[in-house]
Amino acid sequence: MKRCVIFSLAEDTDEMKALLDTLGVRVMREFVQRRERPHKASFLGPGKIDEVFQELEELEIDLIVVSGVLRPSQHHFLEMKFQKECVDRPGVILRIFADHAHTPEAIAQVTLAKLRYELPFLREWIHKAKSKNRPGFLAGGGYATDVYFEHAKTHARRIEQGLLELSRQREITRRKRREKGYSLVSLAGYTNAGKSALMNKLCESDVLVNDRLFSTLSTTTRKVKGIKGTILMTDTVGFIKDLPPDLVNAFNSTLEEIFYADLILLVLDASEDEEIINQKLATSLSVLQPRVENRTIAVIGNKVDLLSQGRMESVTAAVKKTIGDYELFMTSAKSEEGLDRLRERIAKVRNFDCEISATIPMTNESYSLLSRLRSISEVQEQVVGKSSRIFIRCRREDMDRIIGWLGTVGAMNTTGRSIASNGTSEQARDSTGSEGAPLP
Ligand SMILES: Nc1nc2c(ncn2[C@@H]2O[C@H](COP(=O)(O)OP(=O)(O)OP(=O)(O)O)[C@@H](O)[C@H]2O)c(=O)[nH]1
Ligand SMILES: [Mg+2]
Repeated sequence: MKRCVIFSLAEDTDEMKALLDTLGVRVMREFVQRRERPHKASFLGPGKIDEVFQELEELEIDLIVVSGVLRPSQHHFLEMKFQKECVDRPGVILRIFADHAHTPEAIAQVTLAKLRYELPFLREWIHKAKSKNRPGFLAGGGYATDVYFEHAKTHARRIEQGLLELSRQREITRRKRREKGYSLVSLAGYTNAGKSALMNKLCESDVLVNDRLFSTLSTTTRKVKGIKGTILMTDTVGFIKDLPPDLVNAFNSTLEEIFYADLILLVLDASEDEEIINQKLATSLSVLQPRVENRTIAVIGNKVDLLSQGRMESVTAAVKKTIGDYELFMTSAKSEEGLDRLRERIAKVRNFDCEISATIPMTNESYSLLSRLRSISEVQEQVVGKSSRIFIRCRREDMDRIIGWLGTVGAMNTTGRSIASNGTSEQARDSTGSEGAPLP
């Protein structure tokens, strides 16, 4: 196990420690210097650097972790001064992503983010022309660094093109799903909030749930169970504060799966301190809001099994204050509390605002049509002698094609109508001239 020390400008290093725990790095000491801003040349101030230097002589460590974002010149200074590999917060996050990336797409995305992240540091080393002194990776002289720099740029461009193609393919898949009448719901939110655990409960799926950060990097889409019609749910990568912009951009094709859903479930861990909840909520909203346009966001306060009644009330009140008009659902993926209410909300994305009734003969063709209809609409059936009377609730855009399909299996007395959200009929459309019964 690698050992490190942390340099920080704030007392609260909990999240950095959780990141390092996920990465499998042991923290030997923390050096905190409260400052408004990092020192321009050395991150910590020169006095503190000298003090740390003395102390590090006694301590065996493999790397220095900076709980912040380093400029290339600061990075260069710290590595030269301490002769140790030095990693900042984006660097730590990138290493976790690299460890957890298993699908070809995730590997390509992480590689691209890593290349983009490293380029400014490489430029600095070339500029200083002292790379032969560099400890850790990429040591080996100015010439090698130069060659690596050029190679990295070409490599990054090639990956970018591959990812663009993947993004296009994802768009096609999304379009096909919509054409089939499927609705899409995505899970978004801070890492470790319980997105995958919720997905497993709602979809009876088996995706990885783990107490470490960024367990999920690639995207999984499954059908939501217990709801009529096909609603697909997508679980994907979580957010974190100060996510390196290179990483956000590299993961664009994955993040698009969140942004383009009909309903976005923004999950938070309701068992944390209210201040932390609000910070994480703000981070998640800052990623989502600029990209989601007019899509609906509902906030999910998860892990309520860990809350007392009193805490539940105060957390609910605090979250409501932050989220304004967004709906809030308090749930537990563990005890399943609140999941029925959440399912009811998810079911509403289907937006079934039309109803069709028809009488169909009980033939094999009718049965295969019925099973197709059940994937895009809500179907109820009453057997009347040798025929079936069916009542269908569907989306307005599917009404004509459903009536067409019913015609091909010999349906009689087919009636279609739009209904307002309160269930009253807005306009009737009778394809056979006879009045259809309202849905039971
Ligand atoms: N007590 C309790 N623990 C939960 C609940 N939901 C999830 N957890 C735990 O929280 C941890 C994180 O859960 P995940 O579902 O992996 O979280 P995630 O949001 O998918 O996290 P990443 O994929 O890493 O972004 C796991 O240890 C889960 O067992 C819950 O409702 N109650
Ligand atoms: Mg997950």
